[in-house]
Amino acid sequence: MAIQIIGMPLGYGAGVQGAEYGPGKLRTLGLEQAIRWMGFDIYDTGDIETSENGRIKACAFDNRLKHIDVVADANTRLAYRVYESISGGNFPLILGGDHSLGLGSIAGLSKQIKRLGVIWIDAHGDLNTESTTPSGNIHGMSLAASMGLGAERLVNLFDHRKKIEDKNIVLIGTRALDDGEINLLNNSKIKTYNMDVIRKIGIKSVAKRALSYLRGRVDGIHVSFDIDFLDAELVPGTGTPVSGGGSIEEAKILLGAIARSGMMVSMDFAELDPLIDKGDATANVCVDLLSHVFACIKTISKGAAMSG
Ligand SMILES: [Mn+2]
Repeated sequence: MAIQIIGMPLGYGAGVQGAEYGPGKLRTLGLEQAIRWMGFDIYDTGDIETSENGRIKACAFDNRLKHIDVVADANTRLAYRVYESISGGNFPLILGGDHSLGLGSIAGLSKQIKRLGVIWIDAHGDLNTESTTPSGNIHGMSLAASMGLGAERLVNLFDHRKKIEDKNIVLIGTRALDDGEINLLNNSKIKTYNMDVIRKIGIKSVAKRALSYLRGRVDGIHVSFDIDFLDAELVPGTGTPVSGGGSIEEAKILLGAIARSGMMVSMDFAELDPLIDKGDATANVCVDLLSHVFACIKTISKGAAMSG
């Protein structure tokens, strides 16, 4: 297995500028080298083309689906790149970029992995559609669209099919859901562990329950991590921070358990906005968390090597 870094420098899904500088910042801080030193084969295949190419000015601005042209086009390219990566036996690591990138990564992965499991770690649900969205920002619709709900262009992105089954989704860390999202959740089979549940039973139990729920049910787990899972105090460099979130230690316990499960096949890392970061405080947290994930994956590959 080789790790393939795929940059998704897109901020249009968040409706504001900033997240497009996320992949570049993580590269500058030496993410690739940090992972390579652990003994992984890792290569950076660069960024997905996300420019407007002048098109956006020519099309009407849709207030319920802001910047849909550039978001859909970039995510279609991301889907293709992720599909190539996973079907070539690699571990795609998608660096964002706003969380609309979940659309592209899940579209690409689910073409190769029929029963794809998704663990969506986020303060938000990203379960809006163009009819429920309060903001019109597509980064709040990526999970719903991957389930086949919402705008046709997002639902049928990359290919014409529903990408994931609601029963194969686990949502962890939510504490800021819109009314439409609560409604959708109540009418779905998504397994949810919100912040209240995490406070009640502990992150370790949440990780354990989520993994035993997905084991046997899916053929691989994609982790879609939005850094606003972490408490607002810890992540000044993200666009929609929410208080009452997880600690860095809790994020490491959760991600570490998933990484050691042997079921993790790919990862999104979304919503770092270097423009509003305090120094590189948030960006450094990102590198720390990602290093932890791959250090944990390394422990299982070492174990496999010894027993083989
Ligand atoms: Mn999100």
